Amino acid sequence: MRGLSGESEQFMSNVAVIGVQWGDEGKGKIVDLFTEHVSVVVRFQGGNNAGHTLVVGGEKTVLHLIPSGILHSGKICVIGNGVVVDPEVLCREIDQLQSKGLLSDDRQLVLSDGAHVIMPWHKRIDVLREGAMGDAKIGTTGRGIGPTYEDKVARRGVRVFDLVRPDRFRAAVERALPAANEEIVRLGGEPFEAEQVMAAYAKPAERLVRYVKDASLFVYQRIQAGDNVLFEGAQGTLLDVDHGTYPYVTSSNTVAGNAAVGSGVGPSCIGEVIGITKAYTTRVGSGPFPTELLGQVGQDLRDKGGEYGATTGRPRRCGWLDAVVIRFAARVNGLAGLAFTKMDVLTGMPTLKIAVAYELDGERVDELPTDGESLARAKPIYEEMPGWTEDLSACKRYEELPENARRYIERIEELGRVPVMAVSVGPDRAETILRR
Ligand code: 2SA
Ligand code: GDP
Ligand code: MG
Repeated sequence: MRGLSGESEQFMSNVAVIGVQWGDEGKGKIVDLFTEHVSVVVRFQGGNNAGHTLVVGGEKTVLHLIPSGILHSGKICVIGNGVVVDPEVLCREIDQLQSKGLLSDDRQLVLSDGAHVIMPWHKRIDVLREGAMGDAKIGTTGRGIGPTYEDKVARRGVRVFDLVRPDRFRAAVERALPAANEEIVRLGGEPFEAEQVMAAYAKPAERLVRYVKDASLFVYQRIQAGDNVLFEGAQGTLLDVDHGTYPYVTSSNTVAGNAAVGSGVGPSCIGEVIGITKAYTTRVGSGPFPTELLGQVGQDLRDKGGEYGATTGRPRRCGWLDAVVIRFAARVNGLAGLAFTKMDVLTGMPTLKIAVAYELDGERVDELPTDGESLARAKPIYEEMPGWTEDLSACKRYEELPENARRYIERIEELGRVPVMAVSVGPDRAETILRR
């Protein structure tokens, strides 16, 4: 394996960056950091349910749709076919970046013509359904993500290809609207009229057409030309619709395998997969979370780690690090290495716990149970490790970390069976230690 640090030519080629846990591991920060070594950054799934936070020189940028490479001038950011796109949100994000003097060259953004469009009815259905589910709700972000993927699979979705051609757009809206309105009325909501929708989407469509391309061909040609591409995951492995804690998941495949499908390149184009994990665990929304801390320790992690949703502002549930989850993510994503984030948040905790296995119905299990009900009954088997009190934010080399911090990281390498290649000790791009 080539190293992460040093000159661009030593950087791994065509890396996919994937969340190991339930999202918000700090993928945005790591993608921003790695972008220095690549020419193209591609988002391949999810939509503006994602919130990816970048901090550079103390200035914070939160991105929801545009890949986290956009702060680097001259790098191209691609929204792949596997992403679901809310045109209005994308226009707002472009405005926000342009007001900071970024994205001044239109060629820096590519929007796949095959990406599906989040329509107003998707958002209404998402919110109405969650309301109707009461305590059984998924805890979605309410951005219309699930209903948009449903229409995609039902073969009545509206694609960017349609959005930017008024005649096709009308036909696509008329094809999709009856089923959507039927569902909205069933849920007690107000149906939509085609004309009203057409009018609302006309301006964003006009604005976005300049970015629209066959993104699959674009990425392929860049790889053929020898450019390095980074595939940016959103959410995390345990929110994957196939491999996560179903049904408490998002509606896309978040695992590395989908980096190829959602960008339109073959699997052989993906070089290596790096998993991002927090030094503890968080989750937003409902569903099983074996190491969750419901008392003061959990609250302390939330306060110190600023654990509030980057999209909805919801408080994130917090808990101890779970090595069973890391082992699982290493397997289903084929991880070559880990970036370990938010180590600084653990400073000052006298004792740290790591779940090494679970007890399920009186038996020890070392691998993640595949059904959510079993996971909900699983009790973590913890190993305790001593904490540290030193401030980590100034550490630039691995050897500068306190011994107990290094022991914690090295124990995770053993338990997760995957090497830690980077350690993040603060939100800023500069607060990162790369290991050779
Ligand atoms: P959805 O909206 O259909 O994708 O929700 C389904 C589940 O997926 C979870 N989900 C997330 N979990 C963590 N972070 C996400 N992004 C935001 C952030 C979350 C926020 O960066 O903080 O602001 O609330 C994200 N997006 C989706 C969601 O909580 C449901 O459990
Ligand atoms: P993402 O969805 O995986 O990109 O992560 P989010 O941006 O939703 O959440 C991660 C949060 O942690 C953001 O507020 C980041 O600025 C912050 N962050 C990332 N790495 C570190 C770190 O090492 N230390 C601290 N204190 N904050 C971090
Ligand atoms: Mg996030």
